[in-house]
Amino acid sequence: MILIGMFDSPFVRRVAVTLNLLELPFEHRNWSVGRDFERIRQFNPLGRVPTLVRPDGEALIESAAILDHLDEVAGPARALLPVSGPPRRTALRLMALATGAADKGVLQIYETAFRPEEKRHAPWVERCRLQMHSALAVLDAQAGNRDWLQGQRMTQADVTAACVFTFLSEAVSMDATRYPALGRITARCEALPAFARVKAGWFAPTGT
Ligand SMILES: N[C@@H](CCC(=O)N[C@@H](CS)C(=O)NCC(=O)O)C(=O)O
Repeated sequence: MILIGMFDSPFVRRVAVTLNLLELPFEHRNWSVGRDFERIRQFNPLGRVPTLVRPDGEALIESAAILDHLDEVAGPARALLPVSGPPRRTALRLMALATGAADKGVLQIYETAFRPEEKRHAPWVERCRLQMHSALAVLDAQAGNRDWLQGQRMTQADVTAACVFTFLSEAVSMDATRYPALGRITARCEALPAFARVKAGWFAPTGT
């Protein structure tokens, strides 16, 4: 399999970490959504990452759909998302909060990266920040004193939340100490080889 996209994206990184955790080998194409837009569009008409190309050439898009496929390949005993019932619904909700926070972080970055100063709209950025912090606060409360966000083992909720929290802590100017419980679970995840082999961390803070 070939994974397209840079690891500074939390969406790409959660796919890469999942591939490592499930011991599924992959090649990485470190393509940028800016510089390599046309190359990416050959596999994904949207020009977005992550995109995962299967050995038969089929290109999968959207990180949630890619993770769903990887869990299917790994089988129910190893799948990172609980297979059914309340544990699955809880994990999906936590993941939606985490990816939603990441979306709002990415929008803050794009506001400065893609817009000239005179076209930036402070109330819009403020709204994104509020949404991001609201989601992080819920994840932090859920983390509480637990070892993992839910249940007795690491699930995709932990993988996603950790990738997102690391990304936001590095890419968006925010006080990460506001979320100590989420920070603790993130640190536990980041210490694992599956995470350490897929290092992020080359964003400059946006200053927002
Ligand atoms: N919902 C998408 C979000 C992916 C996403 O936002 N990717 C960004 C990089 S962090 C991207 O491709 N940006 C370029 C663009 O949207 O034009 C997913 O989960 O795969």
